[in-house]
Amino acid sequence: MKNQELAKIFYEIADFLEMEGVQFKPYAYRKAAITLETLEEEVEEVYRKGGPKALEAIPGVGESIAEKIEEYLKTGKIKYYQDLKKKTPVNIEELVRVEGIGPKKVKVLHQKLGIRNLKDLERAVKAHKIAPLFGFGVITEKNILEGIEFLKRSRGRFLLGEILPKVKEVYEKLKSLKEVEKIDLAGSVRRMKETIGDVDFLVISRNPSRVMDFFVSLPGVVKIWGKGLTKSSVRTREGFDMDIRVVRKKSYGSALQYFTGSKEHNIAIRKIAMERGLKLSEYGLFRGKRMIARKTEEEIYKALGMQWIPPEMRENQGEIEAALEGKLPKIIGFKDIHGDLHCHSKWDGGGNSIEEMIEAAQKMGYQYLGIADHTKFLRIEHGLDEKKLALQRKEIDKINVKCQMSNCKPSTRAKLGAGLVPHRNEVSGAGFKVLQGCETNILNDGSIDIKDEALKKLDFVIAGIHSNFKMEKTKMTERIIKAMKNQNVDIISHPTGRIIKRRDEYQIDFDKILRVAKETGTILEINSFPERLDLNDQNIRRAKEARVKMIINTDSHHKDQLRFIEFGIAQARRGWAEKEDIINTQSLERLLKYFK
Ligand code: DGT
Ligand code: CA
Ligand code: CA
Repeated sequence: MKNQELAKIFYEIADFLEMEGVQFKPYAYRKAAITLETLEEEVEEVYRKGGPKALEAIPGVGESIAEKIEEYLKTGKIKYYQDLKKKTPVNIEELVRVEGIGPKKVKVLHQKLGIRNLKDLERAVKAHKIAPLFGFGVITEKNILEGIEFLKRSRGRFLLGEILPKVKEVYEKLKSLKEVEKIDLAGSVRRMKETIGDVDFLVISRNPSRVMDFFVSLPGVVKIWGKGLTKSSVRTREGFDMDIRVVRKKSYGSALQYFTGSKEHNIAIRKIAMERGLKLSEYGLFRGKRMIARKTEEEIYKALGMQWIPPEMRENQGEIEAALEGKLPKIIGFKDIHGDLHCHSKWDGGGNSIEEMIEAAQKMGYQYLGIADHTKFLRIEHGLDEKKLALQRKEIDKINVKCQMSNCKPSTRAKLGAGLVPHRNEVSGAGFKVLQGCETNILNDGSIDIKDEALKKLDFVIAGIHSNFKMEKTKMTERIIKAMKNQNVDIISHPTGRIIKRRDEYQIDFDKILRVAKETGTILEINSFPERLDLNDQNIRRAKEARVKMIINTDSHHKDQLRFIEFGIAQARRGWAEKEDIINTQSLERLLKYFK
């Protein structure tokens, strides 16, 4: 997992440089970090095969960054990074995680108050030492305290998107063992929850001792909490824990049901069993001593008189009642998405050209891709103005002509979801269509930062809030409503603005937003980015009930991020969304009808 380690270092270097007021370089390091974080191939492999030149061929990696990667692979250190840390000895990664604190503020806090880490910061906030500092003030101080408390609440949990690649790697390794007869992910990973406490594997094996030996000696295991013949538990280098349980073949279904959870779901299910004079445990469903069901999950749910419930819905939020009545919705599947409409390109500083994004989209099996670069208000994101949008239109038109004539190359197929569903077959280039959109900014008064005449010329328009998150509730609601009423705005991106583990939703009257979305035919986005997943499950259910259409987008700033779609789909499943609720399950022809 050198990719992740390097990404983390490059993010920190970027922060250190920004702290020093260095121009451009922070941007370059951040870009390299994003690329490495999402790169499918291991950077060690890239280097082993092609040396420094191959490193430079990675998008966003220039000569100087390639040298640093090489240095790290050879020595395990980067001197440039060590020097930066020595110069300003602060835990910058920890501090900038606090919402409202950027590298520049870290510098002031360090210089004036000697703050080095989160603990120091918390102490200073509580002693009201922050507010008097130049550029801070009482409101900032209060925001910092809120930020710290928010961080504390989510401590110890990991973003699903952060750990799933590693988890899948372990899954494949275990699966390939000849001693492993069957393996499944259980727990919150199988339920695809947005954050994960620990990872749970369930295995059938006739040789548990061999499986456990293998498990505790996996590369990246830094600590063994316990090792037995039925259960072992380890800590990984990334900081999260993994449990493995070897269970008996004949009661695999009941074990899988039990260890998938959630705990709340299990408690409610067990109550139903009891009401029927039955007893349910991880060993099976019993009437007295007689075993009724245990081999598969399906058997168990059936014996309890209910439909099998998809893991993403097992939160005791009404799914049991629905399953008892045979009325579970048929939730959207991992293969139902036909395209992604929120992708950034090199035009606004994203990692890849439009062509590269298309190639990746075709590998995903998509029929269409929407380019939605940032617009001019976001200067740090190189937002496009009306002129640039017109230029981009020409390029996209040309690409579409080319697309009609070409075919794309075959590739390995990704497996999606904790159920590891293989992705749909890829499509050929012919018939593939690129749409031009943009992700505009909703300004303070609800107006859009691009003129209507320019918006009209686009295939679709996304609008989102990227500034002033702390507006008062009625004002914020009005701000979004005004944007939805714009005749050209089709989609609201990341509608509630939350960043998991970092900041709460902004204050909005969501029912009112839903009403206006319905009236105006505005589509709400389910943003698949692992730290956003916005809308959340509850809001997805509310949108569905209000019959507001949604779209699952990735917000990719790099071609490898198109794979994040699985998190968005999982979130939609957690919110009970059906295919009809999500517009990008539709063919291009039908999709276009949803736009204003
Ligand atoms: P996490 O790890 O915090 O993200 O969430 P889970 O759901 O993976 O929880 P975990 O790893 O503690 O346990 C895995 C599953 O085992 C859990 O979802 C349900 C089951 N389980 C664990 N403890 C209990 C319990 O005390 N009662 C019941 N009914 N089920 C439990
Ligand atoms: Ca767990
Ligand atoms: Ca566990």
